[in-house]
Amino acid sequence: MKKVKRQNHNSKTTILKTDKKKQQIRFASIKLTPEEIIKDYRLAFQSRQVSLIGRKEVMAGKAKFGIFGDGKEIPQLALAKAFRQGDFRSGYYRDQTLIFSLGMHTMQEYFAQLYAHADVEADPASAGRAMNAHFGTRSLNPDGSWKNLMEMYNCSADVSPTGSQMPRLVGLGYASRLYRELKELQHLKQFSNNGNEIAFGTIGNATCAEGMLWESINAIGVLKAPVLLSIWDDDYGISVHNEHQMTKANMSELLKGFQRKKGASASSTTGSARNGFDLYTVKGWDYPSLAETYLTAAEVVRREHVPAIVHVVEINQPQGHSTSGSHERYKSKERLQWEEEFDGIRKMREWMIASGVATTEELNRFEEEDVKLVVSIRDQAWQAYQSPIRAERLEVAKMIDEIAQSSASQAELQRLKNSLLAIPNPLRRDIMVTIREALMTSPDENTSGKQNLVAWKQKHDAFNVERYGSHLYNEAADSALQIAEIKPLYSEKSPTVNGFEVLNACFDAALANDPRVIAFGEDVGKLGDVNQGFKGLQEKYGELRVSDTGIRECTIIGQAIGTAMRGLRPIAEVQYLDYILYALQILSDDLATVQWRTRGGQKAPVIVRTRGHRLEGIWHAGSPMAGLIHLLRGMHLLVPRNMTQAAGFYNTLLRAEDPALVVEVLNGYRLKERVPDNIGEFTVPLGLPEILRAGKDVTIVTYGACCRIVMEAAELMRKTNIDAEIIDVQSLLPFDLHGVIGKSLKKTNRIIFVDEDVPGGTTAYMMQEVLENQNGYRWLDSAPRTLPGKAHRPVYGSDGDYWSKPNVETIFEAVYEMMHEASPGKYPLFFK
Ligand SMILES: Cc1ncc(C[n+]2csc(CCOP(=O)(O)OP(=O)(O)O)c2C)c(N)n1
Ligand SMILES: [Mg+2]
Repeated sequence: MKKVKRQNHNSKTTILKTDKKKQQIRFASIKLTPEEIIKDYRLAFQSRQVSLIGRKEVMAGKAKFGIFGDGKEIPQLALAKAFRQGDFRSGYYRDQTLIFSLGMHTMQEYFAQLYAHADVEADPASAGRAMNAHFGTRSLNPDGSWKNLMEMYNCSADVSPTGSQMPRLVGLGYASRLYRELKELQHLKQFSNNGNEIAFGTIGNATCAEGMLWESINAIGVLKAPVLLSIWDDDYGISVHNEHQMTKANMSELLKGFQRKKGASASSTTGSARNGFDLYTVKGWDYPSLAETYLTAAEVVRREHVPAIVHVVEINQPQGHSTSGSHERYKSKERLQWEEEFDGIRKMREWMIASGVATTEELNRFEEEDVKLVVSIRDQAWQAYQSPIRAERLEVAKMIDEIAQSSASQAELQRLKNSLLAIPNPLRRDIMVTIREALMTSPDENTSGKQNLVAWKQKHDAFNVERYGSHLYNEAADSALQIAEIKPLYSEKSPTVNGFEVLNACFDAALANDPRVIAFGEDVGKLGDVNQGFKGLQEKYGELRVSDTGIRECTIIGQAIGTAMRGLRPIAEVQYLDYILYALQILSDDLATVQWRTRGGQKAPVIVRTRGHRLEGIWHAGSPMAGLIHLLRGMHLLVPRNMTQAAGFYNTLLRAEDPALVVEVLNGYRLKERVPDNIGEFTVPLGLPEILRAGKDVTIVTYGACCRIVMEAAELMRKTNIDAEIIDVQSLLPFDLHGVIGKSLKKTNRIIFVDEDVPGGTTAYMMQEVLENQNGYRWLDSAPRTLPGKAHRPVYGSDGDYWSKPNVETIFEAVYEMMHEASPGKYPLFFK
């Protein structure tokens, strides 16, 4: 294992002069007053107390889990100095000192989240939904409208999977470039001042082993996005040393290839000189060098839009990784001793005394005060968290008491009440469990007291369902579900064109109507996408409105999330549905949860566009819809059968502020469709299936490319006297909000679900929606059926396809069999 480099002096960029008269400590290029330094020190010290006390809260059973920012305090004080209103942070759980320093959250809010205080006033980041140290400021007003982000220090909402802050960082930074370079965005003053905003990223050293870090750095460099990324390098990722994380065990070494050439500015026009990062390596305990590094680095990033990486080394983790374990198990004695000696707070203290900023006595006094301060903040947070729960407990105890007076189970009820009252740190679930047990005693006694308790239970159950479940989807007036339907209008003049040209006209109108709309993806720019939906639009709207990206699905989505969080309306393309798997983690963990994990505090109205279904080949014809419908709850998932329906969905989504994935039908781009006269205006409502063919014998439910095949199969059915009703679901999330399919089943009494997904996948989902949620089981005269694709991937070549996915004949046979089972005489079996 690499020896820890020992060094006892601050670097040479420290104090040049202490000018008592001017009351300024001057470094190589920056000036700080003693007051500011003392304020910083006290904040670092308080933050450390938050970590120490927070850990004890977990150990005492008052919170479930704790992860803290101890050891990372000093660099964050320095970073905070460079952070301006309008800037954004995308970081991880170690950043509490930065957060406190900028007032993004208070220490009381930090403790509230530790306790899982489920109230947005107490924990504005997640309203008790996220683990502790998951930060996020509220970009939205309570009505869902944007705040003025230029009056705030902004923090995009954290997620736990390591590295997931990186893709979003790409977009948060890139937005500044768009705001600076696109004149048509200049009026959006609440999001940007000429693109002067920096996106600050933070990441742990070990997380630098994740692919997302490298994909994101590369994208940031290519996009010349004003990002300043800090790597907090404490040599470990939990127990695993850098030697096992990265080649050469040193990020500064590895990053050298990303460094821009000396003297090259972002505006240089030649080749590789245009690209690159400024790189800095600085010690995490060296306050003056850190302050200078951050102020210098940020200045360049802001002015020149050249990204920078600050690799902060020699930092410690005094309490170990989290409350789940202790670091004495895997760190050597020598290392532990170094961590004590080089603790940032200790070193800053020594430096302040040595440079005359403060005396030992002064610092002792401050520290004494600050320990008390943090203890009292903790107590206030605990009180605020517990008091409503204790009040509810008391209410319920009284109700149980009252029931007990006239109950045969008096003793049992008293016992239940007393055990509830004896719980030292009661939870709402304790109260509910007690209520349920109390209601089970003497079930035949139906007193008014019991009725009151049932009413209380129902009311509070509803509160809690809302408390934990609200905002999975946009609940504001700009929800996609609120967008009124505008039918497509056709006239004699409406041209018949290739499907892709319908989309092309739709996107043209979208880009013309709203300067916030930007589109990007692989081959989207110059080529206008591989199927020409954006053909000619880069020429018309410029390289920043319609742009090419590298082959990097995950950060294409990150680029979209970040730009959407800063008020833009990205249409992000993933070239084929099969490759959405590369972006699925970030779609699922980040995009789909943005509104829910912040309880409506943030949004990212991203439109993801892709194409799929019905082609040949293991990785070019998949329709992994089941994976998507289950992992993307929180997004809309739309599967238009043709390009007109797709255009209508895009128009709906562009009028709303919700994230959505639209899967276009890959083999539909060359099929002929008519362009509606109101191509830029008409909308297709979400959650409304369309009946493509009315019939009375059987309901066939399908979507996407299967619609055409089922319609063809219906012709065969007609020839054998089967009158099928065919329904295009169109919108898998949300699913049939008005029970159209249930009503059809009520009429036909038979139902079959057809798609190209795996068995038990989306067909099973649709069946559950109709039979259970719409109570469709009541109307069944035949066993309900599903006809999905095979469990294996679809084979390349037409024969392989024929035995991989439902086709006209297998659909016909499945339906015919259902009819045969019901009326064997009328429908004799002729193919088996
Ligand atoms: C994708 C993913 N893998 C694993 C984990 C579990 N985990 C949480 S933190 C962590 C170590 C991170 O180390 P580092 O990036 O150095 O940050 P540090 O905690 O040391 O500041 C691991 C493995 C996770 N949260 N997400
Ligand atoms: Mg680490």
